[in-house]
Amino acid sequence: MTDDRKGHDATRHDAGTPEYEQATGGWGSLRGVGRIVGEANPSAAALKILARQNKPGGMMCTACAWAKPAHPHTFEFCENGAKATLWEVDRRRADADFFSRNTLTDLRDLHDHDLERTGRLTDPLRYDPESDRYLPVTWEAAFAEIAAELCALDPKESVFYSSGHAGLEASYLYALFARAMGHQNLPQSSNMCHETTSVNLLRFIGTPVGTCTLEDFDSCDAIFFFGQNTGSNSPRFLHVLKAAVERGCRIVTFNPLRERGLVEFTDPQNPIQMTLGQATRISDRFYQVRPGGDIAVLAGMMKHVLAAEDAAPGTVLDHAFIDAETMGFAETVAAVRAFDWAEIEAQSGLTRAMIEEAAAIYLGSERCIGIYGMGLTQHVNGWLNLGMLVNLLLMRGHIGRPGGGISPVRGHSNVQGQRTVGVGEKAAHMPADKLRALYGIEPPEDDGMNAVDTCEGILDGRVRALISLGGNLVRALPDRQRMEDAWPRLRLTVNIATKPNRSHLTPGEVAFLLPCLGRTDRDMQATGEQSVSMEDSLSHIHGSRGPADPPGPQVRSEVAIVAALAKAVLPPNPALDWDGWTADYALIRDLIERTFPDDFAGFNERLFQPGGFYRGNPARDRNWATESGKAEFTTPTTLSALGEDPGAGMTLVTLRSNDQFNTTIYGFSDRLRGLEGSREVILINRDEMARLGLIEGQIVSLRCLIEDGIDRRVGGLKVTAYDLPARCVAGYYPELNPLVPLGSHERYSGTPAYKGTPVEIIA
Ligand SMILES: Nc1nc2c(c(=O)[nH]1)N[C@H]1C(S)=C(S)[C@@H](COP(=O)(O)OP(=O)(O)OC[C@H]3O[C@@H](n4cnc5c(=O)[nH]c(N)nc54)[C@H](O)[C@@H]3O)O[C@H]1N2
Ligand SMILES: Nc1nc2c(c(=O)[nH]1)N[C@H]1C(S)=C(S)[C@@H](COP(=O)(O)OP(=O)(O)OC[C@H]3O[C@@H](n4cnc5c(=O)[nH]c(N)nc54)[C@H](O)[C@@H]3O)O[C@H]1N2
Ligand SMILES: [Mo]
Repeated sequence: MTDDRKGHDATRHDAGTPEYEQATGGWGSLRGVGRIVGEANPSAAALKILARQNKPGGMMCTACAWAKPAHPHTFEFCENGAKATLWEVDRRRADADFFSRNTLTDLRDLHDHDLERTGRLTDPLRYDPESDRYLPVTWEAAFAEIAAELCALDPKESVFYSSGHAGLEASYLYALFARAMGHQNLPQSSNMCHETTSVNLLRFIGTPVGTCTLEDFDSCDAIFFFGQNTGSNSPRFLHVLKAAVERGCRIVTFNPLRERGLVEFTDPQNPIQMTLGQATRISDRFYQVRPGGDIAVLAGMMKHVLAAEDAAPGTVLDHAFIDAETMGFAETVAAVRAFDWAEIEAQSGLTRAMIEEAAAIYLGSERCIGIYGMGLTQHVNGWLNLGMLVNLLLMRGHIGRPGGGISPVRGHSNVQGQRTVGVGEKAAHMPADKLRALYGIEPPEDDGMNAVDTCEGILDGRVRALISLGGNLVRALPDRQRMEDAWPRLRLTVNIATKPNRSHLTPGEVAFLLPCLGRTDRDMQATGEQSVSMEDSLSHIHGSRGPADPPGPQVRSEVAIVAALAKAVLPPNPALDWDGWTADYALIRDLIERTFPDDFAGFNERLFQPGGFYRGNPARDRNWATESGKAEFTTPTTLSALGEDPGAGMTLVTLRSNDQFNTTIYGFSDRLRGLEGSREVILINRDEMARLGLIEGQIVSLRCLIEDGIDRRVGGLKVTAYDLPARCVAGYYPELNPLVPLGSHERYSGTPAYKGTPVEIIA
């Protein structure tokens, strides 16, 4: 039996399994951009947009939420940001003519990649069940009919989803519209993503978002990196990490996969690195933790810190900080001491020596940052993943210290900002007193539905109408088969979108597909050209202007669509000036400022401040807006983040490739993992293949082991040897979503446990 524990040396790799041989970045990323330019067929003008991307006064990338620096690079975009832009400025059109030629039954045969590649939506469309086609409709008729449908329902039967694409202006109006109508069913993509953060960081340190800013990365000594794939999902962050490493900061990474970007990076903007083929090693230590094993890792690290304190009392922990600023330390310490190393090793899949080595780096560092992504949030015990990371940082006072803090890496470009301006199912997301004072609206008191509640409501008939401002819910949600079957039972579906996707092919009884401008498009309204705004992962707000010609004369902005719908639905109210707001978005920004004065003071004046303007963070200043008024230690109750031990089965992790943005599949090259050609694969290590009697290339099925009367399986998956820990398999999202049960989600926030489904492999 070989030792299946993987770690220490970032350059070690299982021979005989695919690997990308070059560093992330470099020529490979330039070729990646080149390929998508070829595929997307953009105009020359479109290419000019890239040069203004993520620069002050320019267009803020539609892909990830990574920070936009005040002093950008010549090209402040990455391979995947370029793909997102070029995908949006596509010259192809999915216009009324296209839809008249294709029934939805025909379109369902298209692969998701080919469906979106049909091009930009250009005409408002209404589904005609008779001919099974979307047919053109006027905007006015669409708004009138949607309003009649919504008004015929109890407001609480309607759900307004949004997916983190729309700017702050449209998002604020959407959140206001829902509450004025009488519901706060405002699920958002973060319900499938960083809701674990929004809910649990708030409980632990009194802020729903990260505490770091870019400056912290200039002075940190160590970064502990958990479950975030920077090379694919936020590549511009690699520049920041590279600079930190070059100044001597040490990066310690925990991830079941040796994600290439966290191993080595060649800066495509550095002529010397490019010419000489040099690369910067990113992770000093890389540990291939088992999925769900991070609580055990962090418990082990904390044990080592406590042992060091025992050996030299008063010198290791930050006692002054713990005494003055925190709660619950003694109970947490007692629980951590009670865990034994054998169990920590078993759960983490790492040796005690590896965990102590990581803890020694922590002990040797004055300023530490904890970074994380979906590897921590998308687990049943995601709360404890975060709690333990916060615990580790609090032990030596790393939160609220320059160069230290906790930094979740957010997903969609404006997912964090939408929540800041009231998009969210909780009453607390929008201040009721402000709604009363500004608009005379009495908002509902009870919380609305998040994404999982919405699914349950669609299944049991409580939800009758679903409006989607962007996104592709039927593909993104768990339990896809059940959800796709339930979707057509909805009375009303309205999709406001840039490009066609699967969710548009499961219409409700009455269904509309409405084309909107994307962020790359120029937005002309009655008072002239408009800007929109967004908030990045580090809580900085940026204005954005799209320079591209809109894809067609009928296409309207998200602000215009939301405002027109609201106007059609709500009774007249002189305080709700939907037309005036559509004409001039600065008026909306004034209202955002009046609703959230602490975050948005001077919003319009600061809109184009280079680097964005910071909206502040109380925990950063050691103001703990928690129940106790202190930072809370979290007492661990288990060492596993998994809801269910897979027993004799395997834990399934669902991944994004380097060639997709969520459900948008740009292509079939997962270059940074050395995987090409197919997404219908399961990744598994060679020893496990031998143990299970599987051979490379064999076609198998996966079956979910959660027994609740529903059979969940996906077949046609090619066995692919890959460098992974034992007892886990990995595959792609969204293909494997039918395997993830709706009921399997993070305990406090409802974030689906997409990284921890117990499965068996059926040969
Ligand atoms: N190009 C591109 N960029 C994107 C996206 C995209 O699809 N494509 N999506 C955007 C969105 S909405 C989001 S939320 C972010 C997502 O970005 P990430 O947070 O990076 O999410 P994932 O790609 O799902 O990958 C999570 C990582 O966690 C690891 N992992 C899985 N399970 C565990 C575990 O139990 N423990 C640990 N320590 N690690 C684990 C996986 O190997 C993987 O490297 O990216 C955003 N940016
Ligand atoms: N198994 C598994 N499932 C997952 C995940 C996982 O890791 N594993 N990750 C989850 C996560 S983190 C997330 S965030 C969700 C993502 O879920 P969603 O946010 O719902 O999905 P997207 O794929 O981002 O939505 C893409 C669609 O948005 C539309 N769109 C693009 N740009 C715009 C725009 O500017 N305006 C408007 N109105 N529409 C636009 C286009 O029509 C496009 O087809 O998926 C979740 N699902
Ligand atoms: Mo996300």
